[in-house]
Amino acid sequence: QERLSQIAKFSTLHPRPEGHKFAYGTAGFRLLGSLLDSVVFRVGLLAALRSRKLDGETIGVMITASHNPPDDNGVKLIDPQGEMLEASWETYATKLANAETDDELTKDYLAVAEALKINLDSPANVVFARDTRASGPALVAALKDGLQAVAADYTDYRILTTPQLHYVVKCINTATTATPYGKPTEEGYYEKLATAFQIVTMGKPKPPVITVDAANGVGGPKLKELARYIGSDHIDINVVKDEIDAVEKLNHQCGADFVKTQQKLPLGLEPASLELYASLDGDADRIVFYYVDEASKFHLLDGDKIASLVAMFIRDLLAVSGVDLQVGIVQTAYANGSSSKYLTDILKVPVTVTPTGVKHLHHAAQLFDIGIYFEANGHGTVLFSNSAMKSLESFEAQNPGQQDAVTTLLSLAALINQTVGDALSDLLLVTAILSHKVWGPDEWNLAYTDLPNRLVRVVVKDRMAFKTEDAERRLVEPKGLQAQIDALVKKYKSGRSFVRASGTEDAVRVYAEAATRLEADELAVKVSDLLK
Ligand code: 16G
Ligand code: ZN
Repeated sequence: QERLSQIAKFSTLHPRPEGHKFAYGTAGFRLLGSLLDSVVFRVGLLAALRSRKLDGETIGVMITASHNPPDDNGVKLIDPQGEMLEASWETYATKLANAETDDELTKDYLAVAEALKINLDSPANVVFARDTRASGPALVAALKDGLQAVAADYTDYRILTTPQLHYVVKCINTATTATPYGKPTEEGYYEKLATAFQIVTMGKPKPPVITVDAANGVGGPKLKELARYIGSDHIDINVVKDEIDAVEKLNHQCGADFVKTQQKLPLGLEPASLELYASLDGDADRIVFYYVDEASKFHLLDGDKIASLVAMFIRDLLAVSGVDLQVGIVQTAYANGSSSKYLTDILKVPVTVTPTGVKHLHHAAQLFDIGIYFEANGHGTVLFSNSAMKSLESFEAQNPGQQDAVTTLLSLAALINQTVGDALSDLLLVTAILSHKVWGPDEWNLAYTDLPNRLVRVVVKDRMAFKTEDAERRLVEPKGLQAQIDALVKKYKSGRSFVRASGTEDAVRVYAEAATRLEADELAVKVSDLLK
């Protein structure tokens, strides 16, 4: 009883703003930082509940709004193995966030505990971190109040990238198991990745020099630190757009989301022809690469290109090693048609398509021995199943070639962040492969040619009226609309288009691709017009 009064007492310090309906969506809670105080406080309560439900396993709380503008912020929970919060808990998060009064909050909190048979006297462990946004420190204070209100133990990891916190969570929860994931510290992260990179690229030429636009976010300083651990004997990484103190510059006309959606260079970047460039997003869980050719033409190497490069490399390594493992790819409807065709017809690896959002891709990738998933926007990773790891570890090579391939595969598993898409880890993965192939960006880009495509954001009266099937590739509702889209698409060579409600904004998105730039643009406009 006394303890419950603590919740109400602390909650009065974090009043809920009136007239706002909060929802835990694909990216957790995300909105203006100034509106998030009560939400983050309550996420503290929920994180403790989640940990208590799981016998005191450590839960992560990340405060970030990724690629959103500087004034936004957000918060999301990380489950014990470094995965996204289990979907069934999203409704509890939404419930607590929307409780109208301090008493209602206490009541809702108790109701969740009761429904899930959670022992409120058991231990709760939470770790958290934030990105570089100005609203971060105050939100961290709100989170601490939430954790204190319910007597949870916590550790503040201060400023980290989102994937670094996912890594830390997994390390903590696997520390006493047969397969510890690593040292649960920022240094442990750098050491693990740096060592793996050095082994994967041993005896190979240095990868091409890479210039990285860090979106003026947390990825800048962290990437520089990582590069320091690896050493300039092994890789040359040149970080630009790393002004984290100029908070208003975060994601502004730079960063992975800008480059991918605008299909152009970050503002002010003057690229040398045929050199390799990359852009991170604001919390460094996405990366896209690009270059300009001799004719100054811009070429984007997005998530689909990364997936294709990685699939080719892993498939070839497996073939050389003689280890029998099934590689599979997971994509979303946004995957460029040319990439899907290349993966299926040329590489002959199975492709699964899921709805947008990491949780869907991640789970589908877990069904393969080695599951590669990337969203076209540059979020993705590679998952090695436990049995795949065992097969690789116990494999008895018949010759040095096989041994080399198996060693490389095992080091790749260490280099790749197995918890979530990680821009820094993906950057090392891609450059390691380019080093093996002795490729520059233009050779990488040769595998297939993207179909021109266009993404349009359309504001509609009610985006919830848009219901899809077939992994968001077809509309079921509003009735009749899909038939109209089909009729349009039919008129375009290599035409494809779909419409889906955004999970993060109050709008619907229209994607279109076709044989030429003009036709892709035209198809996107015509489909958008159907929605008005
Ligand atoms: C979220 C997702 C991202 C997805 C994006 C789509 C996670 C961690 N992030 O940022 O994977 O691409 O939403 O946004 O799941 P949309 O629904 O607004 O198009
Ligand atoms: Zn992000």
